[in-house]
Amino acid sequence: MREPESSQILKDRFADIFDDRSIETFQKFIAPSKDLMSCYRCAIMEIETKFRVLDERFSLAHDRNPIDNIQSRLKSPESIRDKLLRKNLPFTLEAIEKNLFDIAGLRIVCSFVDDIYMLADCLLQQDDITLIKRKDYIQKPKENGYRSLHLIVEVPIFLQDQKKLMKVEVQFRTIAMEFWASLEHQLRYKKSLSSDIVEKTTERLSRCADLSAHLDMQMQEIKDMIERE
Ligand code: 0O2
Repeated sequence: MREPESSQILKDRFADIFDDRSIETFQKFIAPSKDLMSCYRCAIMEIETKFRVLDERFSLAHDRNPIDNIQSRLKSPESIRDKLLRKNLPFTLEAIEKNLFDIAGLRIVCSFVDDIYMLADCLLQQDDITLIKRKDYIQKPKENGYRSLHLIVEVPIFLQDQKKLMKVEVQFRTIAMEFWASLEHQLRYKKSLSSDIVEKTTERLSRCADLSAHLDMQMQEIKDMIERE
């Protein structure tokens, strides 16, 4: 049987580094992993559409948009590798699909805290969505001040010949929570800093998180007051 062209190209390019068996093993992993990642991309599209529909319908009824912006990402191969290592799991697609629930991720940035819970409820009420896990870091912020509502949900995607259930992580934040988390991430999340600087910045970042929570509360109260009028 003739080898696929891409296989021959790989063999030609890496002939002096890897033997044929290694390249074949590598290729056996590549095709199914591309397929799995494509399924995660489809799941992101499904969930994103649901939120765009909710935003559209809400804006028709209430004359304002509860969603400021939507971001999405597929977890990077390096991040997947690190998480498998951290959880002591094998480097297999089965292990990824069974144990890592944040390969597909969406971030829904909302205007007000109430919008977060309203949108989360609307999503969970849909009959094709199953809630797998809920972490409410708004009610119970992380020690460093991180706030967000995280849902792991399962959503069906319909392929040419099958239906597949995919897990997706949805993070809900207000604009203020997003502002804090993205700067904190840039400044220190996952980076190996000296213990001295960590100590000096931890408390200040946590105070900034309190300020941002206070800002969210004020904005929510102002909105409620205007709506009552
Ligand atoms: P990426 O790919 O960079 O976005 P679990 O999945 O339950 O085993 P995990 O992964 O710690 O454990 O889950 P958790 O606590 O729900 O956090 C996952 C994601 O939330 C992180 O993704 C961040 O996006 C965000 N996050 C959590 N804590 C913080 C924080 O202290 N600061 C900031 N800025 N973001 C945070 P990853 O893992 O970074 O992956």
